[in-house]
Amino acid sequence: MSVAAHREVVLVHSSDLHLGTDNSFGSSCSSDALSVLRGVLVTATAVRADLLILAGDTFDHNRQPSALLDRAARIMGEFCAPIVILPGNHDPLTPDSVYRRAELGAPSNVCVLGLTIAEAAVFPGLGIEVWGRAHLDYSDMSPLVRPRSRSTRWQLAVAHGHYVEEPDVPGRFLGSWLIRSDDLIATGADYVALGHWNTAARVGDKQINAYYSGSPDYAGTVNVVRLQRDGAVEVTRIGVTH
Ligand SMILES: [Mn+2]
Repeated sequence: MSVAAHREVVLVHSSDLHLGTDNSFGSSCSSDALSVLRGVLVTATAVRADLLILAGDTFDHNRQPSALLDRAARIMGEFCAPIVILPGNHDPLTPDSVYRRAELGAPSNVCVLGLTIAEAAVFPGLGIEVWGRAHLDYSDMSPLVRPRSRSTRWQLAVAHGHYVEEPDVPGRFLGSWLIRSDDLIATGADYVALGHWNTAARVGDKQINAYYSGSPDYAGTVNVVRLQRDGAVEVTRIGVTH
């Protein structure tokens, strides 16, 4: 049996940090521009997270100063566990993406889905894989299309988009990057980490654990996911230290 089978695995899931937003107080070059990131990392450290997932829009836009990106990379590199980053609609993997410009994928503990790894980050020591489709540009896409088959004890999906319950009515515009209940179920994942909403919410059918974390600023929390030895998945929220 693997090591992972013998103990609980703890994940922290956050999204929509929007680092470097033009609306933040003070200059985006100030150290305050990264206080939300520091808060999430401190909180994840406090709950002894084995893995941190950032489900999109970690940065507010791709026009960030290099100094801010370098500092963010250094802060992430000092975190005690792996970090999986999914590029969202605000920080997609365009040629001028923050993830291509900076050395954000350089720290050995940081994975950028779609860039430093193809579509899944696998952590054999934890018995976990995290798969997700990065936003490659600003156009519409289907965040959970073609779900990946499970290859590890625990499978997590990460997606950045807008969950809708309404049926698809031709000619009616519901928005972009839509996620539907059937998409969530089709993942077969133990947990689906969602981003794009500022509020924390569980969505979809109760047969699947699909949660938005909300932004740490607006929701004031991150999701703590405990993958328990007996196979149960416990999801709670904890306040972000500022
Ligand atoms: Mn978004």
